[in-house]
Amino acid sequence: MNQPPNENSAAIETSYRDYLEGLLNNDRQRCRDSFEKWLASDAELRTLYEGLVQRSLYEVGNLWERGRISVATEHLATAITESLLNLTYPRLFARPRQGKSAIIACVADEYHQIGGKIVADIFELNGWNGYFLGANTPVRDVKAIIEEKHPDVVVLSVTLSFNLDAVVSYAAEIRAAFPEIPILVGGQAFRWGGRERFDHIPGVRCLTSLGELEMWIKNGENHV
Ligand code: B12
Repeated sequence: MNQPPNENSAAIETSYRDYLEGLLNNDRQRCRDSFEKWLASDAELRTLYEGLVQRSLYEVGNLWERGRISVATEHLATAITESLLNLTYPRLFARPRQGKSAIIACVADEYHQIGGKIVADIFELNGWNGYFLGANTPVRDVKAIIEEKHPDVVVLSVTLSFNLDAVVSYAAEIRAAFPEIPILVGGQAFRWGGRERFDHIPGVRCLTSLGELEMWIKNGENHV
């Protein structure tokens, strides 16, 4: 059996391999065992999100793109991962509440929502309320809930590069309606560039990793 992961990179690698094998074999129980070992270890949750969840799904995507696994296996891998993410909840809500909140959304026609959910969970982990609206949310509905909740920040998560136009337009529209609320944008789409497209919209920052996000949560607008 593999070791629980800690700072030991060999154990982390073994655990990742085990989880990936579980995903590729549609074996939810194996994935669950591996996931729970990470949770029981002293590794930070961020390493579980990036080192296990993100890394394994990127590999699933590569295999699917090369025709090495079926669409059904890719969908099952996604479903297994989404179900296991909620196992982090006891750790997420253990921190003292900060009285702050974030609204996290994906733009219209963006159906990749796992990254956005993880971002919402990072806010919870840091004592904020993370209101996660999920995939494919029309801008009028994002604005309606901002009006209702008065969040401290709005986050737009984007995976598909061809959705960047929509993110620019959402950011501009939200900013025009709520000029005092900062907006963060991020996600896989920026692997292929695009940060500069937000330069002209005041109050919008593009962050590329969960580490940067945690720095922003801790330091707010003073984050450099
Ligand atoms: C699962 C999946 C789907 C599922 C999504 C279901 C769901 N519930 O989310 C479904 C089946 C819907 C799907 C559909 C499609 N998909 Co898809 N999908 C994937 C897959 C395999 C995994 C996505 C995922 O969850 N990744 C894991 C998460 C954790 O990673 P992440 O999103 O990057 O998030 C991390 C960071 O980016 C960060 N982050 C995210 N947001 C933010 C925001 C801020 C502020 C910060 C700081 C950080 C941050 O946080 C996370 C940290 O772990 C990827 C492969 C891949 N490389 O990701 C392909 C992939 C994204 N899909 C792809 C494609 C092409 C499609 C389709 C067009 C396929 C088709 N022909 O229909 C459609 C498009 C649908 C649409 N309009 O959105 C391509 C995109 C290529 C590109 N250049 O844009 C990929 C890369 C596959 C590939 N290798 O080709 N897909």
